[in-house]
Amino acid sequence: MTTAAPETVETTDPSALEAVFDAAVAADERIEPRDWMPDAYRATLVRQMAQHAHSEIIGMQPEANWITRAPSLRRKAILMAKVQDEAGHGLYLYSAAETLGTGRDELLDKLHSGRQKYSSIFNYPTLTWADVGAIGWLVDGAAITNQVPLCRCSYGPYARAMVRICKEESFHQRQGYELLLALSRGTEAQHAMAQDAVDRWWWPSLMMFGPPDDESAHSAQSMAWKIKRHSNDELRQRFVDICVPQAESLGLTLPDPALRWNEERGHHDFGPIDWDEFHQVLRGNGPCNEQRLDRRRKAHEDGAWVREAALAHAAKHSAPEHTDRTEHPEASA
Ligand code: BYC
Repeated sequence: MTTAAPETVETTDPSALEAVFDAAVAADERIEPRDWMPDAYRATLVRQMAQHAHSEIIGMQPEANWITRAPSLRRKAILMAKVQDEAGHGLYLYSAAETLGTGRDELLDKLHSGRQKYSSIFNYPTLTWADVGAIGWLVDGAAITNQVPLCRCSYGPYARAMVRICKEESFHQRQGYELLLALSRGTEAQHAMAQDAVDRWWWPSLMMFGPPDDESAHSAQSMAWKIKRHSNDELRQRFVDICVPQAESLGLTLPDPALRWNEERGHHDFGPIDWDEFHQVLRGNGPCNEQRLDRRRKAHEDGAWVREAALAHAAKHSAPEHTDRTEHPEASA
């Protein structure tokens, strides 16, 4: 918080502390890790940030599936950089969650045991090269729409992490659009491949924004706390309105016969979302849920020796007998 930080308030009276917290949120000030905050605010942030971090690292899998088969060195280098960025996003977010007193080990354990979620979108398969373009354009596009407002989230470390993430997501979205444009303007078969990918990714992308507002358990409280700045349906509508002209420029269609401009609302109407499919995916019954979690658990096990080595290295370097001389042997030469 920039002013009236609760830690400077000389009281332990919970209602006085809560009043200071409420005033800070109302004044659009940032809540920082050492500030007093309600337990439920902390728990909501940990839940959302953990789910977000897990999505970033699980989200590496569907795209990594195409690294070895990218059609050119240029495309391969771009895709590798993008997948690496997603790993970085996961790390910023796990670090931000740590400021709330929840360690990365604990969060990963909850992911691996199925006690914490990751985004529904990453339970769909990447069947062709065009899926890499569709993910960039639609999935990263949906992510940006959802995440730009999170740069103004009331919790400082999360908001600051989102600034950098959004800049990188913006590059990802453009690479996806450019990839799809190249395919759309290519041969008939390439155009058909791009269209097929958009047909498969469109509806799951709309589901990324979460359940409709009247079924969203957390939205009202998260908006009151200024963690979320817009409702799930508002952001979903914003995304549809952005995508329609972009699809036209791409020369591709969106797979929704009900999609049309509504003059009165000043927005595009769109058809009903299959919420049964969404709930099935959340329950673990999507096309790739099992595969994604198995792969993640195996990657964690495979990385055990790196974590052990890093800890041993850190312990060695913090030991009292460890001197600058051993750290820089050439300095004594
Ligand atoms: N998938 O009350 P609601 C990325 C859950 S990463 C799975 O509306 P909330 C990217 C929700 O957690 C994309 N679960 O919840 C990475 C809750 O369950 P619990 C991830 C979902 O939190 C690599 C329940 O449904 N982005 O973009 O107010 C490459 C009720 O929902 C989903 C973020 O995580 C879903 N789609 O709102 C490319 C952004 N939707 O926890 C791209 C940050 C809802 O009670 N997160 N649920 O068991 C958010 O903005 C919010 O958490 C959401 C949901 C809008 C997602």
